[in-house]
Amino acid sequence: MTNTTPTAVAEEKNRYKSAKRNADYTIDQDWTSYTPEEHDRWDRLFARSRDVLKTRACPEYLEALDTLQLSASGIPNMEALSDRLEPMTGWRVVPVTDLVPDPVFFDHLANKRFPAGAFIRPESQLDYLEEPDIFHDIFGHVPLLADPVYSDFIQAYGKGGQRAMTRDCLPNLARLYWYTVEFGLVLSPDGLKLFGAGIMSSTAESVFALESDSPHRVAFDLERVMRTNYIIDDFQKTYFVIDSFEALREACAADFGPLYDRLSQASDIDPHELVPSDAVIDRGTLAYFAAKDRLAS
Ligand code: HBI
Ligand code: FE
Repeated sequence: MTNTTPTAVAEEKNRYKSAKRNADYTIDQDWTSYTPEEHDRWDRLFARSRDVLKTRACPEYLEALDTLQLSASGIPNMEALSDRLEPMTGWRVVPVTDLVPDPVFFDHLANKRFPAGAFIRPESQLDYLEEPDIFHDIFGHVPLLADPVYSDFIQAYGKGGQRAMTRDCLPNLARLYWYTVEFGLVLSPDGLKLFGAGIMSSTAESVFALESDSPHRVAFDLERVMRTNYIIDDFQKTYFVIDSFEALREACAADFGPLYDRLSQASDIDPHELVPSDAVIDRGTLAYFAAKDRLAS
């Protein structure tokens, strides 16, 4: 299903090839070098995503789109955006070319710097790509950094990453990030809403995650999530639902040491599996995935 056109992505990244990369992997965004076509691509991505998210994203996210003035036309300038964000929660957005190494990523988050890919996805991969581009990172991740509770959680994740690295528990911690920051749902007064950046930067998954009968939707449980494998190249088979950002922050405030000890003895759970302890909100039919398996065989 992923339409892999590595050359198109490579072309978009080309302008940063000769750029000087700092020790912390940041680069100069070189904002003036975006072409009119690229600014227009951002505007089209923004307009169609906002229409889909208007009724589906959590209220904190929608409010921040306005307060951060993300609806202004064109690819955001990260310096100007950071100048609006920093007074709210202390975060700045820093440009990088690609995925950065784990220790570098965690150091940025622990210090309230959010690394954002500076290139924009090519026209041939408008709905989803595996690499973090500027639309995913800024449209998907940055708005919620304006929320003080969510902002605390991401900073704590950075600090937790630094600790997890010292005891080989990164794969467990990465699942927490995946199933919340990237693909999380939240129960709001108005029903289920989206907050994961991986969902919000894909219009197709924004509809699927909330409205399809196929995936399971299960109440968030930290240990359960940390045991669950994930898929990176298709919609999720299970989405986890938090009660609120406050509840997420509290669940993750404890020392993960004893939890990691238990996890080292526990078996992994597959993405399509439900387990007896689950508080199941929707039991999925998995029909979408079965149909794809039939097509593939
Ligand atoms: N780098 N730029 C960037 N963005 C990410 O989301 C990211 C990364 N490096 C490592 C990483 N994520 C994850 O592997 C950690 O959350 C575990
Ligand atoms: Fe992301």
